[in-house]
Amino acid sequence: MAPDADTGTGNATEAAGLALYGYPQCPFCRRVLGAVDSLGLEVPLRNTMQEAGYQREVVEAMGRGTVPVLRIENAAGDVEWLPESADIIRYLHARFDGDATPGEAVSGSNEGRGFMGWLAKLFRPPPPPS
Ligand SMILES: N[C@@H](CCC(=O)N[C@@H](CS)C(=O)NCC(=O)O)C(=O)O
Repeated sequence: MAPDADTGTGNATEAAGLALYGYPQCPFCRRVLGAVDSLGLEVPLRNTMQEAGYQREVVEAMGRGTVPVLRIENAAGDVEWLPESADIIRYLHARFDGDATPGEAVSGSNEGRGFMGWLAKLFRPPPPPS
């Protein structure tokens, strides 16, 4: 995605189809921006404080103006809106955090990576008592 005319958040992986609605002074938005940063993603920030049109889009989509909200557009042009900072962060990790931890990484396969790897890490049972 070409960076919007608003504040881009950064550097590496272009997260096509994503846009974050919110503003940097909002602590919940900052939490999401931190995750975007730590995952090395490029997600445009559509500043709802500066642009009344962006705030309007949020209200139209969600029925209220609470931010952050992540706008997710897929390749077919379908749009979903994801509210709640914790859910947005979970979504970003599920989609972009391909880190495999030792023991999960299987050379030559995708096992332990991506969404399934993230789920496996999330639900990994505690180690047996010694
Ligand atoms: N539980 C929400 C809280 C978000 C929130 O409270 N956002 C504030 C800004 S920091 C907001 O948009 N307040 C105005 C409103 O709700 O209309 C989250 O974690 O994303």
